[in-house]
Amino acid sequence: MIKSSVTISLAPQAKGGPFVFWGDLAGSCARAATLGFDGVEIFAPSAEELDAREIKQLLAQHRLKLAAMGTGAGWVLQKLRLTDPDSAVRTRARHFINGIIDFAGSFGAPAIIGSMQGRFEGDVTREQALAWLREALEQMGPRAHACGVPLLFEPLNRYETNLINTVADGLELLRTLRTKNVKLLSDLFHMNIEEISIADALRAGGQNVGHVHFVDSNRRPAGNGHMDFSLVAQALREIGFSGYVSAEALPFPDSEAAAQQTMTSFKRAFR
Ligand code: LER
Ligand code: MN
Repeated sequence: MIKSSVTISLAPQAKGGPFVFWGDLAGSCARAATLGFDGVEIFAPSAEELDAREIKQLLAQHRLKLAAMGTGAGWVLQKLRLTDPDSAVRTRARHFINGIIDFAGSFGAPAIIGSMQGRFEGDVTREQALAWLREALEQMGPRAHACGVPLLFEPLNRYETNLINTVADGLELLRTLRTKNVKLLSDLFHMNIEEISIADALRAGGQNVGHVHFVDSNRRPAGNGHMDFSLVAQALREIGFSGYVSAEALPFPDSEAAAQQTMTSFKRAFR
């Protein structure tokens, strides 16, 4: 069965980002549980700044699962990326992501590599950037596997990266990896910009689709734009998807209304 999740940002410095709930982990978990979400996706400033005991207690209290954890704060807050020309920055980027892989993994949840893929520019060719990216994924895929979880890789739209923009790009990247533990994260907002057909792209992704960012065409909560969620739901059912569709959306018009609207749209599409 396809499961619901909602994002919580614990990084106030990421203000303006596409997260439904902001801060107040206890209050956000309570709201997510009351609205009927199966899980929460946490965007943390770093693994070191998280309190595992507190998170474990809140998830148990509210019968929520940790759906996934983002690593984008490594880019947003520290300007780390796996394809930076400076090898010291690439090493720190890996260290940052490894921390999240281990932390999320201890909750049975996968880490997400989105913004941390970086981009190629200046003297760095696309081939060189992809080689660095593959090298990192070959190390991190098995690390996630040791925790019993996949590693999620997210294609992003052209305004955020020039490396992996589509499901087809993502599948080509996965094909060239020895590790088979990397799955794709299909973010409907990015797909709306890059794919010819979102439903056909999800079908092409098939068993390689591991997680979905559930959001409308304008990055507002599902139901506030022109995305046809019935086509998305049909494609996900066809590929036998049983992971999370997780609301990574702007808190429009506010967090509470965004979470409610997401749940209404989730039930309409998937229940
Ligand atoms: C991360 O999940 C994402 O979608 C990127 O656009 C960073 O915000
Ligand atoms: Mn996303």
